[in-house]
Amino acid sequence: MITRAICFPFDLFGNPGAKAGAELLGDAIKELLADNRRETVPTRARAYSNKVRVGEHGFTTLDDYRDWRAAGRTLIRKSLDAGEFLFWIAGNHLGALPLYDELAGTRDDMIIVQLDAHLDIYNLSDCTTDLSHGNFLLHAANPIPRVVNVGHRELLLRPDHIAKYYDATISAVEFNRDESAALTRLSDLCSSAERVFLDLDCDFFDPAYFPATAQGRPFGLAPLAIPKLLAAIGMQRLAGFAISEFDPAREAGDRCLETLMWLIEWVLLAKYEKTVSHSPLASAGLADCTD
Ligand SMILES: [Mn+2]
Repeated sequence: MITRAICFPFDLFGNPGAKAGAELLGDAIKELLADNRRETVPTRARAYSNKVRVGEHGFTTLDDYRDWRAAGRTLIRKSLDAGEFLFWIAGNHLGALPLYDELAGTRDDMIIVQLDAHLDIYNLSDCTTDLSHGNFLLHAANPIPRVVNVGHRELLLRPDHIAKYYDATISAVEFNRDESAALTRLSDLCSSAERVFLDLDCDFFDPAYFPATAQGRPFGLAPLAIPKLLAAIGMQRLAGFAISEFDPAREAGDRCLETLMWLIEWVLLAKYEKTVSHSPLASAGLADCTD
């Protein structure tokens, strides 16, 4: 199986600093692969290093922005139709909308697990009704895919509004209150789908761990929640991984870039390394992380 990492640094109608974040991540993935190619001592990276392709949709001219949703959908469709594992590296979270558009109508076999501090269905009186990175689920192609949020810190939106767009939500507080119950619930939800696409908005993380995002909210989760969530989802189900809202102007050293790159490399190892058992932990690569 081929993995395709596509850099799609769209950042209009939301946080503009995230374009640089997507480009930086795209460069860092290329550097990771080049480093692996130069290494002469056998390392675990050999499991994936010749299986990863990197592509980019540049946003430099007006024409690049015209039909950006359709252009994004085409790239995503080609990759998923080819049976590839897809890293979708977007600018702000709105850059993930083509993924939601493309997965419209896949309710029986695909779930998007969205890791995000916010539920992107804001309709409050001071929010724009035009398409933005805070309301894009209201504008996604219908019927919208099944979406499960994990990690939100929402305090205003009412449950009836949320239930129109989300199959389920597990807030950061709920996750922390009873982690094993939250993971069991996520596992049950995902077991009804053949495939799962993970959609990480970097403000999912607590700002203490990940300051490089424009609209961080306190009471977030730690980066180590993600391997646990992936074990609950089941790595064999994971069809792709979107990342957005990385704003390197707010970076602390390289802490946030390193967090994302560690995660990307860990997912690659978990997808490509042979595991000795079919237990959820082993299939997510957790068993290999102790050696
Ligand atoms: Mn978001």
